[in-house]
Amino acid sequence: SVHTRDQVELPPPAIDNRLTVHPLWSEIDRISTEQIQAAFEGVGGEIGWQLFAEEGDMRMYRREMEVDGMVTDPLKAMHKVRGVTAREMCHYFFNPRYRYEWETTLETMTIVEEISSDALVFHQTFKRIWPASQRDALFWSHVRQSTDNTYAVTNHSTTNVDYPANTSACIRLFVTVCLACRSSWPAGATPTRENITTSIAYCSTVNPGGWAPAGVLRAVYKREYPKFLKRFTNYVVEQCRDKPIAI
Ligand code: 6CM
Repeated sequence: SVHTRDQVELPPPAIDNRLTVHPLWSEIDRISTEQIQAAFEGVGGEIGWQLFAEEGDMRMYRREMEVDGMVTDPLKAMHKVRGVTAREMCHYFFNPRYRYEWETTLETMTIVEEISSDALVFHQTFKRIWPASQRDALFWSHVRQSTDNTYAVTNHSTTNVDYPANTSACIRLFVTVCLACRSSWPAGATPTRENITTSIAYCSTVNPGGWAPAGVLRAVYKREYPKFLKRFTNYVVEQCRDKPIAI
């Protein structure tokens, strides 16, 4: 049935063997581990994080940072979503089949390499933001279970000879993103769509890779990140509504 097929494609509970023999494995493992750990560290006690968006259970913070005059503000968002699991959240974030349905900044997406069931390499182009040049990105994406009821997707820029940077109309940007999710439900109860809550930590650092006006970029981020997180989480809730829960 449709449900059986969807279940099979959910993030695997253990690392796929094909990934561990790939040349990128040690980098993917190291960066994913670091990102997942950092994602769950709070922003409360740390200096420099400013809250810039708040709506319901969603909070978004950024730290103003510039490298060679380019805005590279790290972003960190926290959210709580009811009725879906960490594994389901990560499934919809990782799987390219759904990406155009929730990602509004995307122009094109190409799967450059299928490393394993839990790791892919993507080339994406983004909508142009006036007056800057259009951007593209090439990154690996890895989904894993970290601890019980905790799944995460990490995306990080890489290179590929067939996709050279800055040759066409696009400037290559560099990205490190982590979506880390942890589910909880009342102690002793069986998890259901009615009693489950998933805490989300989303971290993103983008280096625009070439000149882009700081004010415009910060304005785009301020508008687009909250829009993305609300749209994506609502999308997953809708997709899961009538499906059996996948822990
Ligand atoms: O994490 C997000 N999406 C993932 C899947 O696509 C992936 C993407 C990373 C690239 C992030 C680059 C953002 C820079 C976009 C600049 C162009 C904006 C044009 C806006 C025009 C309407 O990790 C969600 C990323 C959400 C970004 C706001």
